[in-house]
Amino acid sequence: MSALFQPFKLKNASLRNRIAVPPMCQYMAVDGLVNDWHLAHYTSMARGGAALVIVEATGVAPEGRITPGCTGIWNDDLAQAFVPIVQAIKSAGAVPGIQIGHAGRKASSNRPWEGDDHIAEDDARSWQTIAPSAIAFGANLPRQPREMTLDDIARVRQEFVDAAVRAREVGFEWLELHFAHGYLAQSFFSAHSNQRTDIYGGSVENRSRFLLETLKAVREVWPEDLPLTVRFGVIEYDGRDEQTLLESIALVGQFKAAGMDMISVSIGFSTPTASIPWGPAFMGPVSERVRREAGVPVSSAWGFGVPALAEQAVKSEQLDLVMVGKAHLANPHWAYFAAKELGVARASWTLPAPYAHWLERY
Ligand code: FNR
Ligand code: 536
Repeated sequence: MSALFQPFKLKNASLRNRIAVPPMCQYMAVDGLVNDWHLAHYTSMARGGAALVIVEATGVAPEGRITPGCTGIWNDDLAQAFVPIVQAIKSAGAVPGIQIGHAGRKASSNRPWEGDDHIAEDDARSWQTIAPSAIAFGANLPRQPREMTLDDIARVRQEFVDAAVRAREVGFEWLELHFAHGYLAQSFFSAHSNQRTDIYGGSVENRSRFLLETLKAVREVWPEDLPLTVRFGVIEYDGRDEQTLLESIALVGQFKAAGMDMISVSIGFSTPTASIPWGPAFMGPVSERVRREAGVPVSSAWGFGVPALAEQAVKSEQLDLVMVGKAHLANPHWAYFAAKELGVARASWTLPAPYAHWLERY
């Protein structure tokens, strides 16, 4: 009996198995607006059998986009354009989710295949970035952000709230807050990027404040019966890992108390000098610790795209949900082939009926 193909229920979201497509930026939007590419892409992700498809990091404000090609949800017209995508994901039997975020000091960047660096400041397509402190990330992202005022902090928190309301209005049934990967929220938490001397910086309590306040404000508008999750970098691999992990796990516990339903365990990416131990399923043990010590349902990604590894992560109770990213780009029917490889009875029923009906016939 496969653990990966057991159903999973979180609030009113019923997942057909433990496989999720994590948010993956497509960099194909124009002025934040999704188009035919996004519809084709997300439809194919959903029809392959994964239980949950989370739409890419979507900006809560124009200056919160990573690149000019990133999707946005800062007004109603942008939100409405997601309706066909939501409907397509649902029609294929998956739960439609979206990740909302603000890129902070990593915003105003070129698309990965066009440099993956900051857009030159004298280029009209660039914009002023904001962050807790006026400290650049460095390496490929040298642009110095403007230190946020208290008004900026209140405004961005409200932008997350407004984005959450719009996401619900257009039918998303799962909301993820992007608090990871060195973007704005993560950069409040990390001392690498937060050197503030007011109530938003200094102690771990203060560095956690923006994240907790934003989560609480969003929880008030996001329906109680639908999942609200947080993607958070619990570790930096910068040599201070045990302390960061302990602080992170304590914060995850506070997220839970504030109404978060599941944590997506990831990496901080707050400093270019980290040494990340890339490898198959390498976040499994870290995720297991978060799951056990914070007592929350956990998902994670990074190298789980081999069916046996995904199966093992659920079976050994490291993860409740397995995020399979790049392997889905290569093969949108990853879940179907995983079911076959794991010997799941009637594996074809991972797929929608118009495909499934034929695959075990002549
Ligand atoms: C990503 N990732 C990512 N993560 C996130 O939280 N929000 C996002 O929008 C994106 N965008 C993105 C784009 C692309 C093209 C890739 C490849 C990755 C990270 C992604 O969700 C996932 O964590 C990693 O890809 C690792 O999982 P895999 O690919 O090893 O299964
Ligand atoms: C994963 N990425 C995460 C993104 C977009 C770009 C790629 C996101 O969260 N929006 C990644 C980050 C850093 C290093 C390797 C991979």
